[in-house]
Parts: sequence; C-alpha cells; structure tokens
Amino acid sequence: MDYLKNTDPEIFEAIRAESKRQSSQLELIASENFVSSAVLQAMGTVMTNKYAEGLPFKRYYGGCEYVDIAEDLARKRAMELFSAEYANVQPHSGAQANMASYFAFLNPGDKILGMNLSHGGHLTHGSPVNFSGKIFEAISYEVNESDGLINYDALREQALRTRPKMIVTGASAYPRTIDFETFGEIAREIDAFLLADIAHIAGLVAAGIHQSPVPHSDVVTTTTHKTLRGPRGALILCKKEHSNIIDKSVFPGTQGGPLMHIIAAKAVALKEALHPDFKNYQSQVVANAKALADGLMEHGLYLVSGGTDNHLLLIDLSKSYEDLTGRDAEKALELAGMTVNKNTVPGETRSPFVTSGLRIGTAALTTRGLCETDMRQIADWIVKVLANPTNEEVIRSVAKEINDMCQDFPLYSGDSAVRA
Ligand code: DSN
Repeated sequence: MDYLKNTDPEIFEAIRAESKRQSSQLELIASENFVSSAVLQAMGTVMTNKYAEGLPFKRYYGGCEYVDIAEDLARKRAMELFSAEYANVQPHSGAQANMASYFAFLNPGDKILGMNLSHGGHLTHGSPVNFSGKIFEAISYEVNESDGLINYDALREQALRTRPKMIVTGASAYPRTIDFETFGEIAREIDAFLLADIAHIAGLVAAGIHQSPVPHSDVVTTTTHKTLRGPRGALILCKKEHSNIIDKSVFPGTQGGPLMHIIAAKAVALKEALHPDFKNYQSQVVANAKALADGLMEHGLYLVSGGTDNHLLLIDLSKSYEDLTGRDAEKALELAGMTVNKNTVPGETRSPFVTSGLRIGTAALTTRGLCETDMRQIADWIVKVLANPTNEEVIRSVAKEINDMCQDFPLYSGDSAVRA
C-alpha cells in the first residue's frame, strides 16, 4: 500500500478508514463477509490488466494463456463444489448473472414468477423498478402472512393458473430452508424453466447443509461474496445442455471483458470452499444464527417465521416497538457499533427507505471467530439499543463493550486488508 499512500493519499486514507471501520464494528449485514488474505491478494494483481473476451482456450485476444489457467481452475472448482455439470464464472454481479440467465431462456415480454421483494425476494426477481420487471411480464408469489413461510400449495396453484415461462426461486431475506425439489416439480408440471438464485445461501449449499437446487433447476445463479466468502462477483451453474446458451448470454449477450483478477480470486475462494474446514464454518454460521435468534426471541422480539434455518434472521419491529422504524433502528445500532440493514417485512406498511424490519446475518462474524455465547451477548446488546434507540448513554456504554469485544477478535491480523 506504500505506492498508494504516496500517489493518492486521499484514497489511501479512505481505505484505511474503511479497514478500521470493519475491524472496530460488529458486521451483521446478512449479505456481507470477510474474504481471506489470499483472496484479497489475488484481486490486487496484474490480471486486472488483461482483456480476455471469450472463454478459456477460445479467446478474442492474444496473451491469454495465464488468465486461461485462472478461469479454467475457477470453473472446474465451481463445478466440483456444487456438483454441477457446467459453470460460467464471468458474471460481474448477481444481477448480471440473473440477467444473462433470463436472456438465455426468455424473450422480452415472457412471463416470470418470482418472490415478492417485500416478502424476501430480490429486485432482479421481477421488481417493477428493475430490468427484470420492465422487460418481462413479472408476477410474484408471497409468503404466508401468518407464519412467514413459502406456501408451496399456493405457489403450485398460482403457477398452474398463471403459467409463467420461468419460475425464479431463491431469496435475499428468507430465513428458512427452501424446498428446491418442490420448486422443480412445480416448474416441470407447467413446462417452465426453473432459475434458482442462491446468492445468499451458496456457502450453505456448497457445504451440504442446505438442499442443493442444482439437480432440480435449469440454471442456478449465485454471488460469490456472501456466505460463499469470495470476492464481489457471481457465477452461473447449469446443465451441460444449456452451457452454450448461458456462455453466449454472458458474452457477448450482456457483458464485455471478464474481470480476470476477480476470476482468479473466485478460484482461490472456491478452493477454500472445497476444504473440509468450510463445512465446519458453515455449520457454525447456522448455529450462530440460531443462537442469535433464540437470544432475541427470549427478550420478546418477533422474528419473521419464528426463527431461522440459515445464516439470517428478520426482525419485525412493528410487533415489539410499534413506533420504531427499521431506518431508525439501523441508525441506533450503527452508533452502538453493530452494522445491520433495515428491511421490509411481509405485510410491510412503510416505504423501503423506512421499513418495519431489520435483517441480520452471521456469516461475517463467524468468519471473525465468534460463536454462540458471543451471539447471546450480541442479542442482549441489540435489545438494549432497540429499547433505548435515542438514549445516548445506553448507546455509548454498549459501544464501549462492543469495542472491547472487537479487540478480542482481530480482523486481518497484521492488517493485511490495508497492508500499509
Ligand atoms: N443487496 C444484496 C443483499 O443485501 O441481499 C442482494 O443483492
């Protein structure tokens, strides 16, 4: 980092401050994680200089022999990790992986059926403010308001009635196991394609502690940076018979040159995920989420669906603190040193900028080494702050305790995130 410090002190300072923020706060955003130093290192390399449109060993540019090695390793490792017949590791993001997948199977105007955003779905699953809702005729399924669960009978009835060309499964804020097999059966019943977006639970799927959608889906997309703990990016898995249309839909269909430094880092993260320790890590992520959920519920907080099976939980604040919005709760927790995000909840009455919920995840803090007892302590702090969101004294005292806890779990010892 010495070069950067000298040539661009402002950016250096912003990176240094971000590094400090990450290590001095409790990161509870369900979609975030901390990559290993090896992944960080691969990202900051000369592979960023290389144009490599095309696929390994079939490029539109010369000089690709070494980036070919990285991309071929990444796709082979992705196939092995998820027992998939084919992988394309070029998507720059989850949204682009979904876009490429839609365009591989659909034409503008075709009907898609995805989970409602307020009920846990994602913008790219058919939201009217997103390309998916503008280009396709998007309809959405919801969770039961009573228990927050996907109602597979209602879903089947809706699919039979509306006959979408593609069903989209997967979620951004669904705390329970998803039955991909049933989704596959419903899709086949109406001759629809099934896209499974496992951006959030990819690490759990890779570790075998969540049912895999791979055998039941035409195409599976995932980001690489959430529970999978890789660099910011995405990948697509599919059956061999679809490999051609997926590849073409990524490039030249929706993307240009792949980010070869990121693909190299994806390969590193996928190797880490193939290591037996990764399964222990994912089991701990889920154990931590359950401990945090139990701690919060014992204090009387209402969690959508009454708990969690995965890495995240969703607090419906309206049931415990009628006047406390997700926005204000997020701010108060951040002042105390806990980073979470406000989130809409099923039956939401407030806008997405305000919301009545909080989404909390345990992937990042589990990477940092925290376990169930720490989660119980964090649950106590969360409740203390939510009960006193404007009490500066309470927030200051919780912040002090959190600062002490953070010192016990150093992030990037030797500060390799900054490498100053
Ligand atoms: N924004 C991501 C999340 O937080 O879940 C999904 O794209």
